[in-house]
Amino acid sequence: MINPADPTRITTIERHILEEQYLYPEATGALTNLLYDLALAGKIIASRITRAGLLDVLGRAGMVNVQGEEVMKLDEFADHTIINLIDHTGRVAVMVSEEHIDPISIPERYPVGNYVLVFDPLDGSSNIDFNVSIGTIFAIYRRKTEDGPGTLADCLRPGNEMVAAGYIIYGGSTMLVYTTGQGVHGFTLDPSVGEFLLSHPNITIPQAPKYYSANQGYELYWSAGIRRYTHYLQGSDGQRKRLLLRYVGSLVGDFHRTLLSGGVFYYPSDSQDPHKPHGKLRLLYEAAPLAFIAQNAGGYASDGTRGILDVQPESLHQRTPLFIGSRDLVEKAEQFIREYDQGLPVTEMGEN
Ligand code: AFP
Repeated sequence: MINPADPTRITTIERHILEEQYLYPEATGALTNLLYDLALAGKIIASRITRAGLLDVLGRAGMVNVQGEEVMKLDEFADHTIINLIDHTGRVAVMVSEEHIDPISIPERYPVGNYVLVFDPLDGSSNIDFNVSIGTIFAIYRRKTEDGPGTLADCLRPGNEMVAAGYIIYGGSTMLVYTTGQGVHGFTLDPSVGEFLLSHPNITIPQAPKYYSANQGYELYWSAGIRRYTHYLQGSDGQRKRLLLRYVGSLVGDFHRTLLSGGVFYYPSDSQDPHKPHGKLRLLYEAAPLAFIAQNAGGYASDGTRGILDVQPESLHQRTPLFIGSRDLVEKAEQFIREYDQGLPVTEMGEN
């Protein structure tokens, strides 16, 4: 954000993160530097995405990732960029990436640190070929084990133990949005100076929601509760003013819009694939980081029955249903699920 009275007084992301660190005199600076490493990774990935067509990196790399999906070249690039920028810094004990089946250890020649980084290097990769917004999602935890290499137990943590989370959206412009629990702040990359500048301080989800966001192509496979909830959002059951539908199919894009405009994004369980009874999205590095951001912006995220931040992950790549955005709309989804999918009496639903 540039001060018109003095355009030299700009808040860069480095300054912003440092000023948050100064609130904690005991802080070592490791978290500050880790966040700044991620901002640098975002700039490198953004620059590569912008030149993707020229560099001929669009298209599939011919490999299959741990989820059984085809890996695209940009996914690999983003994954390697983040790991290579961070593994030698002595700031993290272990990392988790969507692209790796196991936790990523720190090479023995480098020091281990006190933090755990989980990330989805490039989410929404099926949109890459169509020039649609994609993003990087990350969350940071303090390690649980005392010392030595980080372990699986350091990684399998409920979101309510998170110390920071954020995402970088590669769209019309590149933005980084993060929180350390002190508000949610958005920075826009100014390509002319090559730095993220504060553009959206203290983001809160607007009170009046505008959009709902879900892939209604799956409606046939949704439960009765989810179908009725959707009708509620559309205003067709007469209970509320209708919301408009927006769906990108890129979680970061759909969440970013929901954060700024109010509303709800949901990717529920469906009956389409018996091998994926919990929807498509991953708990650890997709749902939980965005849930932490939503909560710090006055919103809420749920798996339909409980807060996402309360879910203890059992495996690194676990999937979860996700309802996220304006608190009242997410709670409403929980009510519809309780009433129509779990058969609880209406008296347990509270006010409708
Ligand atoms: P891709 O990485 O395969 O594009 O998946 C993106 C994603 O994980 C998430 O970003 C979207 O919200 C969701 O999948 C979209 O899934 P549908 O295509 O089933 O709607």
